[in-house]
Parts: sequence; C-alpha cells; structure tokens
Amino acid sequence: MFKKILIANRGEIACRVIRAARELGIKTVAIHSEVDRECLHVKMADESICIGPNPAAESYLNIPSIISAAEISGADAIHPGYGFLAENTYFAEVCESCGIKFIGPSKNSIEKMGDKITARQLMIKAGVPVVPGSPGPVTIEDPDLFKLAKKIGYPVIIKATAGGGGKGMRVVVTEEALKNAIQMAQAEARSSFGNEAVYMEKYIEEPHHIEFQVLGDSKGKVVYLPERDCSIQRRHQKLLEESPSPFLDESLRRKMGKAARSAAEAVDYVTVGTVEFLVDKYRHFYFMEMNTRIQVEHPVTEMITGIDLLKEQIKLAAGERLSFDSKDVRILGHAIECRINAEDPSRDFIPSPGKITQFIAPGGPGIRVDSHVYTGYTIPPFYDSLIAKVIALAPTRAETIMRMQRALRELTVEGIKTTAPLHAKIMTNDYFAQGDVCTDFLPKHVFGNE
Ligand code: MV4
Repeated sequence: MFKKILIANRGEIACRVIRAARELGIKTVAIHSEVDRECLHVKMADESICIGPNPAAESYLNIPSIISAAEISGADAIHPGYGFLAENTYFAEVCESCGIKFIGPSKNSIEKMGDKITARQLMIKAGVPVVPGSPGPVTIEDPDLFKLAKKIGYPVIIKATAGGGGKGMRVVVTEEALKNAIQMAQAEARSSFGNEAVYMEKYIEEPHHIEFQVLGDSKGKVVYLPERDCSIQRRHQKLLEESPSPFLDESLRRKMGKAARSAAEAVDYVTVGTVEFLVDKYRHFYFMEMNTRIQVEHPVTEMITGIDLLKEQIKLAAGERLSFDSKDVRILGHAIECRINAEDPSRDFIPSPGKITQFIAPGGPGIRVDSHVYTGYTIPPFYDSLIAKVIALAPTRAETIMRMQRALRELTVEGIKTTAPLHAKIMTNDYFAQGDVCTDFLPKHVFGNE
C-alpha cells in the first residue's frame, strides 16, 4: 500500500481524497497555487507545497512542478482527482516513468476512451450498443457522405473525436445543412482540441443520460454498481444527479450494467471509471463515452451502496483485488446530489466569486455535504465554480426529495450568489417528483423556453 499520496487537485475533491487516504493510514501532500494557500485541503493535508501562480496552466496543470513536488515530498503516488490532469495521458505516462503511481487507469485505457471514434470502434467489437453512425471520421470530401447520412437517418449529430461534454457538437436536421455543420464542428474541434476529426451519429431525441460506475482490479476483474441518472444538465454541465434512475427497471439495469462491464473490460480497465449511456424513450441504450476518472457525482453511488469509492480507487491502484461481485451490491435507498455552484442564476449563471461571509451546512439524518468552503473563505475567480455538493439519502425517492428540500432550506451561503435556489425550485417541481427527467427537463419544465 502507498505510504504518501500527493493530491494533484484542489477544492472539495482534494478534501475527499485526503479523507480516504487518512482512513487508509496514508500520509497526504496537498499542492496549491498562491491564492489557494488558505484552502481547506491545504489545512487538512499532512504537508503542503505551493506549486505556482494562480492560473491553472501555471499551477494545477503544471506537470513539472507537480512531479517535483512529489519528488521533494517523497510521495509514492499521485491522485489526480477530476478535471485538470485526471484524463491527461501524458501526465499518467510521466508519473509512471518517474516511478510514481498514477492513481487511475493505464495510459492506454485513457487514450482509447479519450478518442471517441476509437472508443466507438472498440465498443462495437465488444458487443456494446453504440448509436448508429459513421464507422470513422467524416469530411465534406467523402463521396458517400450524403448516402451515409441518409442511411443513418436525419436528424444526425456531428461530434468531435477529441471532444466530450458536448463541445464541438452540431445537430443537423436536413441534408442542406450537413456540409456546413461538419465544417463548423471541425473548426471548433481544431481550436478546442487541436484535432479536427469529427464523426456522425443518429441524433437521439430527448435522451436520458444514465451512467454506470465500474471498478476494475489488476487481475482483470470488473464489477459495476447501480446507475446514476445525470439528465438534469445545463449547457452540458451536470447540475443534479440521482441514484437509482427513476427511468430504469431491474432488467434494464442488469443489461446496461453488463454492457458497462464489457466496455471496461475492452480496455483492460483498472481502478474506477464511469460508462455513460444515452437512453431513448423506447428504453434503447447506447454507449456515449467513458470517463476514466472519479467523478463529481460519485457520492450518490457511495450513499446507496455503502461503498467508499475513493478508498476502493486507492486500494485498486495499489494492486489489491476486488473483494465483491456486482451481484453482491445492494441498493440501500435513493440518493440525490445537488451541485451548489458559485454562480448567479438570475444573471445567466455567471460566476459569482468572492468572500463567503457565512456558510452553514445542512445536517441531520441522511444528509452529506462535500465542500471545501467555510465562513470567511474567499472563492477565487481562477477555477471552476463548484463550492459544495449536498447529498440526501432516504428509503424512497419521494422521501429523498423532501429531505433535500429540508437540507436546501438549512443551507446558508452569504456573500455570494449560488445555484441553491434553482435546486429548491427543482425539488418542488411536479414533473421532477413524477420522475419525468430527461435532458430537456430544465428548458422544458424550469426555464420554460421549450
Ligand atoms: C448525443 C445526443 C443525442 N444523440 N448523441 C452531450 C454531451 C456529450 N456527452 C454527448 N451529448 C449528447 N450526445 C446522440 N447521438 C445528445 C447529447 C446531449 C446530452 C447528452 C446527455 C446529457 C445532456 C445532454 C445535453 C445535450 C445534448
């Protein structure tokens, strides 16, 4: 087992990793930029090292500085968290070449799942359902482009192979718009990812976004855990997640879980990851992408299964075997997570950094709050806006909604604007209560611009 882990991240996930490491008796090293000197993860860690100026490119993305911090502190492993370098194949490779264990999957797994066309091809080979689409990249010079689009059937969607999270996507309703959409998507992919390759898929209308947590050990065993429904998103940013999904029944859960396991096995996946599916209104499911990291929304799975995913991730990275099978996992209740972002919903969710003059977290039965903020803490403008995750667990979905309503009333964050009022609105929405949740929920039932 590792003796000392360096956490190459900040905020609530850095605090979460430190908690898991501490319970495993592992020492921790926090890194921070100049402005993050007073961050909670710095206060919680056994040691801390300033690795550079505030901009992420000069600190949390600064690979030489992070590796130097690991060498100086004698860390034998690095946990990347999520975001920043968590899915950076070069970082994973540099860690391994310096004899420092990267707490995550292999560079190859990250690479294969990071290229969406490669991932699709691997999934087809593994028998995992994918959306009908192009076998490889598409360009406007393809002689069979229009024939292929017609065979797939409009509307189609053009996606960037190096993309993910919705960037560079273009929906095409008629063939007149196809060429232009491909060129626009290529231009955005070139500027955003330095790789202009795009591909085409049948556009799935009003999909559900349902994802499965998978865990793999170094002997090739892979298990899946019950799903998370992440359909409530705004501009491809997840706002609220829940588990289990109100849309799945046991039979579909088992089929999708097995497909998620096959997806992970196809890339020899080790540690923890998430396989994302689109599910249409006919309950057909399709592989969308695989996230090769721990995710923001991991607590809903921890709450309903009792499994500590961060401890599992560390143990699996250290070479331990999985100690359970998918069939051993029980669903202990229903969990909902609300992401509390420092953003102003009344001003199109613009960031709302600044000093938190009072922070009171909710508590009591079935409430968990994962956060790095405290009264007097000043949120810097340099990083993402997530300041807290409020997670509620209760025996039924209806009780969990009531519990979350109660928790959001208790939550106090003064001095900045947050998304808490939006969550309170969702928790009292009848369509949400009925479980009518797919990716058009917010525009259709909350923002009202259907
Ligand atoms: C799709 C789709 C419909 N059909 N692919 C959004 C981000 C990226 N993960 C892929 N996304 C989508 N891919 C096909 N073939 C609809 C979306 C989509 C979406 C998916 C899940 C959750 C929210 C979404 C919001 C807009 C679009």
